[in-house]
Amino acid sequence: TNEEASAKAAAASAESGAPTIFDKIIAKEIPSTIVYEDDKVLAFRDISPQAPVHVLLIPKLRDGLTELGKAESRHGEILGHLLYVAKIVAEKEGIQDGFRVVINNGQQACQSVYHLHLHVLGGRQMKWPPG
Ligand code: D5M
Repeated sequence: TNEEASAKAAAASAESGAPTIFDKIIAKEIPSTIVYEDDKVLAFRDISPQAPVHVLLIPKLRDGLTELGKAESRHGEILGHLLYVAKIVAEKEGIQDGFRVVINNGQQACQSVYHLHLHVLGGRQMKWPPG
């Protein structure tokens, strides 16, 4: 399928450690709608929202975290901070009573951008299992 092919292409480019579109968003070279920012992380609206609220939350420094599966012990602090900020974003967006945090890891999970990111989704009834 198209989805599988583009996931495969994205995974292949990740191998090279190439920069991603998120570097340009962090550098503010391309526009995004920022909803939260501190010195370590940036949260901005997903360009293709899958729910009324769909925010992406990323570390400003990729530091090897192309995907969660590359996490090492030294990443513990930033990983914890990302989860904490996911909650702050949910509060800011008014979805604190019902929200979902998703990390797509690797080709089989349809990861398309190889810079770790948390999806914070809400504002509608979520379903389980996810697709
Ligand atoms: O999610 C990658 C997500 O990144 C996907 O939901 C689209 C989003 N995306 C891609 N480019 C942009 C820009 N320029 N602005 C905002 N959002 C963007 P994944 O988990 O890798 O499938």
